[in-house]
Amino acid sequence: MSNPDKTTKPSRRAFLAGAGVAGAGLATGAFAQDSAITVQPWMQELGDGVDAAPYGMPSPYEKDVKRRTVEWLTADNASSINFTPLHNLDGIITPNGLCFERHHSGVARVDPAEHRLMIHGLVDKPLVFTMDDLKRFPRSNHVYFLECAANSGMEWRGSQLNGVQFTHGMIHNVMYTGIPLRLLLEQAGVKPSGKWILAEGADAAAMTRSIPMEKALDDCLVAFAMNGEALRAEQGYPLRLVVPGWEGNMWIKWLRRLEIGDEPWHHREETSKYTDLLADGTARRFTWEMDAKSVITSPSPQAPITHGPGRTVINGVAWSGRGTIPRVDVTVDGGMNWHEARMDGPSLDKSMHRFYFEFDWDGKPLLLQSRAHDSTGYVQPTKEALRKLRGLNSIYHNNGIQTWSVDADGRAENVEIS
Ligand SMILES: Nc1nc2c(c(=O)[nH]1)N[C@H]1C(S)=C(S)[C@@H](COP(=O)(O)O)O[C@H]1N2
Ligand SMILES: [Mo]
Repeated sequence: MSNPDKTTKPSRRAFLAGAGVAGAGLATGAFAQDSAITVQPWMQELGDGVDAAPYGMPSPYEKDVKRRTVEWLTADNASSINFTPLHNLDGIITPNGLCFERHHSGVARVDPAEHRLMIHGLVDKPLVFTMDDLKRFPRSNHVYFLECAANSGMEWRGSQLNGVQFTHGMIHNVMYTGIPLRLLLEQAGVKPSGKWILAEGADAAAMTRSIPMEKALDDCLVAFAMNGEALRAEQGYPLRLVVPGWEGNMWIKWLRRLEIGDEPWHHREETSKYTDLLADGTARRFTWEMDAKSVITSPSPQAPITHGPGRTVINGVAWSGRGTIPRVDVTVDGGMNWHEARMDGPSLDKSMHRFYFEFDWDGKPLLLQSRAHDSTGYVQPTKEALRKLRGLNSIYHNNGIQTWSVDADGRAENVEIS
């Protein structure tokens, strides 16, 4: 549509600048040249009434925002993984339907009326709780990230998967409602010799992990809700263990049994799996805490720059199993110059944090990296530094700095630089 008064009417650019919104190089279309500024079909008819979708779903235009698996990673979907689409998300909360899934024997279909939580072993009084019993305990709300220890594991020997969803998407961050595990243990009365807890799931895998008593008494939750509603079946409905800051494997879903013992059980998931084979042939075990990590979620291979040179927003997330993230640094030139990113949104203990870095892109190729600092003073290492320490055999706990190379057309690729 042409504008007869083009020379006299204020442009949208001038309007935004006048309102103090535009930065240098912010590109917007001229006010009247955008043919979408018209009376659209959706203004000419009534929309759906209430209750068209009693449980709301995203707009159909958002259909590409979804979890994705990588077919060749596992032999069967029942013992597999899919990934959170980090490149599509903002803020710090992962929507329930987009939380990555990791199951060892598929999603258990648990009837909450028939579900029980048992506490036994080195206790004064063995107990069995129904879901109704549990909901009579004082409850607590906390936002925590859950990261699988294998997140970025495929990247250990070099850049492999082309998308932040696949390199970093074994993480989600939700608000849990649950009962402090300490309260349930107090009810049962742990004997002085009770130093460890075996947590077991009600899925066909009967997933089991040993958890030290100090952690259980500190901040573990027996959660029944996420982001305000009941847990999703995929996330362990009706009950899951929340082990803040520690590797996802310990967060037993469909939680049915807590046995108190005096030493760890050395089950499969804490011996042959979730153990790191070091260069000298020895094994590093019980590496529970997740080290500080960050990644730029856009631009990234699945989220190229499509607007050309000028004002560009770098968007990313950071987290630490040991506290908060007071600072993230960003570089656009492969580490020659680092800039402090802008942290935005809530800064919560053992939760995901959001950072942004706004800059004027000159249209030349970029090498993007982010580097997290956590509240203990720990700084996210390079992948090279990690390999020097741990050799080439590791899979788990890869928190190395990620590099995206962006070409002049704005396309991004997973690369490594040294
Ligand atoms: N009962 C049970 N709990 C489980 C698992 C499982 O297969 N069964 N997988 C574990 C692993 S390896 C991870 S990383 C997290 C994944 O949690 P999510 O599916 O909510 O993302 O759950 C853990 N808890
Ligand atoms: Mo995991």
